[in-house]
Amino acid sequence: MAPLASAALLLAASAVVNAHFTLDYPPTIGFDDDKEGTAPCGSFTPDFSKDNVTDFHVGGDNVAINLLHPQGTWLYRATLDQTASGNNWTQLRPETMQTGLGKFCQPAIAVPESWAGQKGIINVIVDAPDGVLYQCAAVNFVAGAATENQSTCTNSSGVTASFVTDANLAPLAAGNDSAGDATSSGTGTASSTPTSTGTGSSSSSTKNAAPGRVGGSLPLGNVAGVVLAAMLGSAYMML
Ligand SMILES: *[C@@H]1O[C@H](CO)[C@@H](O)[C@H](O)[C@H]1NC(C)=O
Ligand SMILES: *[C@@H]1O[C@H](CO)[C@@H](O)[C@H](O)[C@H]1NC(C)=O
Ligand SMILES: *[C@@H]1O[C@H](CO)[C@@H](O)[C@H](O)[C@H]1NC(C)=O
Ligand SMILES: *[C@@H]1O[C@H](CO)[C@@H](O)[C@H](O)[C@H]1NC(C)=O
Ligand SMILES: *[C@@H]1O[C@H](CO)[C@@H](O)[C@H](O)[C@H]1NC(C)=O
Ligand SMILES: [Cu+2]
Repeated sequence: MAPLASAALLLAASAVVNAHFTLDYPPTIGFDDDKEGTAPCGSFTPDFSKDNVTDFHVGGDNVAINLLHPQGTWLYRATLDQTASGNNWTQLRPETMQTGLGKFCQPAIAVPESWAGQKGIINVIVDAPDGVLYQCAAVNFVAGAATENQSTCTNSSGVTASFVTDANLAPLAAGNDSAGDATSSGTGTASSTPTSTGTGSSSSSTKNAAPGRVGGSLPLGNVAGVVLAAMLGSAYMML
């Protein structure tokens, strides 16, 4: 049992380091797995002269993400400040907990209508079991709503969602990362509390049998423990 346990611990450690999330649409201004915890854009600084600046419909457009954790809580924000450093973020949607690994797309994220014709930043943040992680997209806000979905706008099977309140995201949701304690991400704690309203049923998922799904039914206070439990669980099943 001892060799198995230490192998599982090693695997758990590398899984935590290597698995975060990607912003698949609008295209990210940059992704560095090791620095994804650096606010507000995962260590990247927007540069509208070089970035892939995508049209984003103010009346509702796709935001597609791929979560490489069994669970995480999303915060969607935007700003007209093209440097992303002005601490003037607008929250776009209630905090949303995803349960189940994989793709998660909101097809109709809206921003204030008056933003049409201006450039800005879409900011996607997740409170994941290993900390708070960030990505940004540089966009050109355009009038109207998206008339088609991107091919990347899909949900992985078994993924469910519900609206929550999340203590780690609350200061970021308030829109000013300089005020209070917003940028000290809570490593290792996920304190999301489900509320009654949801975008779908949150507790009846059965399809995703990946080991990581264990996280969906446990408190995520100790991610290594959860991953370890999952790995020991699957190792146990192989015996
Ligand atoms: C910009 O992003 C769009 C949408 O993801 C993609 O189709 C296009 O290839 C990207 N362009 C460049 C230059 O990366
Ligand atoms: C914050 O952004 C809003 C648009 O959402 C803008 O009207 C306002 O002037 C900005 N405030 C500051 C201090 O930049
Ligand atoms: C995008 O996909 C969603 C979910 O399947 C659907 O409800 C919506 O109508 C689609 N939007 C467009 C513009 O086709
Ligand atoms: C993905 O799931 C969420 C939550 O149930 C839902 O709001 C959204 O429309 C789904 N996306 C697609 C592309 O079906
Ligand atoms: C954000 O908070 C800091 C510190 O309280 C304050 O100095 C700054 O003016 C605030 N920025 C905005 C845009 O409200
Ligand atoms: Cu991660």
